[in-house]
Amino acid sequence: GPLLIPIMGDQLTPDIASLRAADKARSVVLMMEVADETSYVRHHKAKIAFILSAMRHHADRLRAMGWTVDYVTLDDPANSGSFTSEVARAVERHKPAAIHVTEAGEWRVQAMLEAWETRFGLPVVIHEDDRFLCSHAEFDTWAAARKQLRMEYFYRDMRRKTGLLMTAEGKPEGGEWNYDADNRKPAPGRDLLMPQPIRIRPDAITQDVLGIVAERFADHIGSLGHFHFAVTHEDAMRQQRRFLDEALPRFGDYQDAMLTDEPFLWHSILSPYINAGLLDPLALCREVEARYRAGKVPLNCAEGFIRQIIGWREYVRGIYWHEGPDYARRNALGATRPLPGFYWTGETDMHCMAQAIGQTIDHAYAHHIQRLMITGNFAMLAGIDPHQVHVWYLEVYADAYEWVELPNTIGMSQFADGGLLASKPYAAGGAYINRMSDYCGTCRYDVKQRVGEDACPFNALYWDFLARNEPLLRRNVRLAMPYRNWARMDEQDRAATREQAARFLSSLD
Ligand code: FAD
Ligand code: DLZ
Ligand code: SF4
Repeated sequence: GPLLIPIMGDQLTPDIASLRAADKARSVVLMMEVADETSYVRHHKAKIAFILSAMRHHADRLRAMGWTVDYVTLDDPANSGSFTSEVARAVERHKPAAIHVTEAGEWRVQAMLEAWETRFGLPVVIHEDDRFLCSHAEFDTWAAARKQLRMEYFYRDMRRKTGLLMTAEGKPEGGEWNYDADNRKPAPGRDLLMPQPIRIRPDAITQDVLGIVAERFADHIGSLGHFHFAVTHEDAMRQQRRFLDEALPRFGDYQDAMLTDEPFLWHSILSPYINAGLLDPLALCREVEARYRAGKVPLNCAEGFIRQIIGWREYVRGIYWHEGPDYARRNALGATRPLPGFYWTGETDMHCMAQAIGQTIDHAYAHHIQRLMITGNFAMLAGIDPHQVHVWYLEVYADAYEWVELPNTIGMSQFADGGLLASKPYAAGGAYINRMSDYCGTCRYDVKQRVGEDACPFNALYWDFLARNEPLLRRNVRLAMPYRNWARMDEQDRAATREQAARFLSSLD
């Protein structure tokens, strides 16, 4: 029999390990749209549409390359709804001699692949996913040698490994490893020349998928009306070039900035393509380096971008697999409040939250600082159950897969792993948001007030968060200053602040 090669929705790379090792003439590629994957969490409609359309286009691309592709659509009446049951049906159809597959992107699916050999009585070869720079074994070796798993040191190793932005003498370009100090500029004024991602017009395949999704997932969050994603490698490359030409030269400067009704700013909007396999992260980084060497982009922008990909992206994946599936259940701060309903509607008077959630509903996208310092910060300050926060992030973003979403949420954003990933909680009051955005100017709340009817909720919540978690956080040196300030506040102010927070929190329930 032939070789059966299942390709999952985030494996849309023509030379992925399982295909590279195979002979086109003697293999059947199996692609499956299955209910389990569309519904294991209630994904945003645009996320489902993006993945299914990209899968359908990828099947065509593989066929054009000479592969035989067996493609099971979601509305096929015989569709049995899960990877394992669909592989079972394909085993009946094709009577393969063996199954070759590339390792899965998450524990849940990896467990399925590992059960196939016994279940089907066939040899199952699981290939390492070498689209990542750092293998599981390599990360484990790195981690074993360290007391603290800080991204910065991991990143330096990845710079050395790739040679990206390194001098001939093996030193970091420009003398420093990290130019983040130059990357904290507040939002500039609105500018009509601000770059925008290309809006790709849905072709016939995408339109079919949009129709299926609108009907079948009508009760999932999100709008389809703004669907603008690329769904092919070629269009993803157009988005990549657009980013390199127009946005990269100021990417670093405004990386942390936020502006009303400007969801994209100088960000790349490439994560859905990179994570699904339509773009090659290392090739993208080499392009970024080439732009720097050609004098087209400043070092802080090139370095900042490359760090996100070979640093953060690889590092969070390493943490995900290193920590194991129970990482999803960490709750170091013991937070238990349910996620407020406005996370699904954007209907709140907090302008910053309404903006971040509103564009998430429209575009299945928010940039990093919105995820971290608006919706994430709010959830942590309000003591929301981190598992519910995790499920929300996994649902609402087009780029969300558990391996990347989980450490960002549980570790970086909610401090629910107790400081394994982040050296301090990313907690901030209104002043930070006011400095980095133009949101507060048109908000119903007053960012300068801590107590009273009009006070910005982030302010009292920030102090209440510190006070509430003092036994756990007091010894963190990076919080010494805020704890000193809290202790210096007079007794009555402290009590009023905590009452203000309590009133606000009870209004959420
Ligand atoms: P840019 O700002 O242009 O950054 C360039 C690239 O760097 C991104 O495309 C991405 O591939 C990579 N990158 C940047 N930051 C990170 C990071 N912290 N971790 C991993 N890769 C990074 N990213 C996801 O890809 N999927 C997720 O599910 C996801 N969930 C997140 C949840 C929370 C709570 C937070 C705080 C961050 C999350 N991120 C996630 C990281 C980051 O917010 C997104 O990668 C980024 O916003 C994607 O937009 P962009 O392509 O315009 O990024
Ligand atoms: C996210 C997703 C969705 C919504 N649908 C499918 C699908 O129908 N078929 C498929 O192969 N993959 C899908 N995916 C992506 C998978 O969930 C992802 O590949 C696994 O989580 C492994 O990381
Ligand atoms: Fe957000 Fe507070 Fe500013 Fe309003 S005042 S936008 S709630 S930070």
